[in-house]
Amino acid sequence: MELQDLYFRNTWLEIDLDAIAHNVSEMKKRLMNSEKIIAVIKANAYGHGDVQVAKAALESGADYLAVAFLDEAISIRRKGIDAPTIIYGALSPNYVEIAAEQNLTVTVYSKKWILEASRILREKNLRIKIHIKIDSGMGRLGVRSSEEFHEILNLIDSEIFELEGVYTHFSTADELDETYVHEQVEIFKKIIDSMPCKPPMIHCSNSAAALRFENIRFTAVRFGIGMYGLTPAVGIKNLLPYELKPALSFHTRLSQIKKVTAGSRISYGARYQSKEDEWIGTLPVGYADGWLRKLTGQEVLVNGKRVPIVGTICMDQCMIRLPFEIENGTQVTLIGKNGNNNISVEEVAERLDTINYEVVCGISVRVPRIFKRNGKIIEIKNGLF
Ligand code: PMH
Repeated sequence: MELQDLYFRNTWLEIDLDAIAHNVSEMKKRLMNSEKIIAVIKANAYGHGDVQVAKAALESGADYLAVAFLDEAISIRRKGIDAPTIIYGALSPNYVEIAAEQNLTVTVYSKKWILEASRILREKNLRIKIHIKIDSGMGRLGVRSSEEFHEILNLIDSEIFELEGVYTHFSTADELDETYVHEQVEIFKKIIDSMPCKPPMIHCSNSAAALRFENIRFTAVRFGIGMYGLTPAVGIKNLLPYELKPALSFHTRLSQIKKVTAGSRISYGARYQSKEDEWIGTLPVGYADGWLRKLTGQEVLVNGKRVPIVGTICMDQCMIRLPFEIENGTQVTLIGKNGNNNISVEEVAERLDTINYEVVCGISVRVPRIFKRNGKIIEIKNGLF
């Protein structure tokens, strides 16, 4: 066994790749044969593990991968993934040569970009696949005017660039009010309709749109949060066409348990004071793992029962109040199922005043990831080695 396959701390993430496979193949069933799935694996696959999620997604029907940065793309190429991969972010033209050599697809988001990239690629005699990004209302990356879009089209030298796609991104596809999504679609459609020759990949739908709106999929969908089994927003959960299965669960084990007398103070700031004699358990997980200080008061699961976190959460540890003495080493679940009970990512997100995306992306590399397929452990990844 390689050292990186080992971990020596009692805190880990379990990634159920069967759940990823389920979420992707159910999406695939709802698409037409010609419609492709772009699996969004940026940010280490939303904290889940880029290469393992990429493999599971590709095996279950995804056709393409997407990352935010060149560094992320290089990370998966180094791990042997050679599937088509697009970089969504603004790649500096200075690095377009590296992207071409790695057989990556890049996003064209301005006339200036294509002029600079053309010069570099022509000099090096390289060719690269491109998707042009339209800013139809997100106000982030992309071309805003039809004029600039057509100027870019005219600058495409097919010896240097293969125009494979055109895309845009929605800002409100996860909200109940659909008005703005349809406004964005109209702007996008107008530009697509003005193209004399359409590229094979035309896409605008993130998970929320892909799951909700069948008629605006064009030729591909970009599947991120839904692939991980998480709802794009709590407000649209009951509009989803199939049950998403969460892939991630977060666990630790009791490292110490002690009985404290009434009035005892717990953790930094001595903010928690026991009301009576209490059993206090210490867990080896803290804010440096992404288990943030704001989670004081959040419940965790021990033997299927909910118990509260008490006192300030430390960098590497936190404390819970137990109803009675429980054996050292007992598994404690922070996110996911334990016995008949469950703590969802959304519950933790609500406590943190944020969204599920931020919770899973925030679980740090210090937490080892254990990957399961067909219920069995197939890989352990310790991000520190
Ligand atoms: N396409 C682009 C361009 C994106 O930025 C994202 C996610 C997706 C697709 C996938 O979206 P989904 O996870 O909702 O399916 N981007 C982000 C972001 O920048 N902040 O939160 C999600």
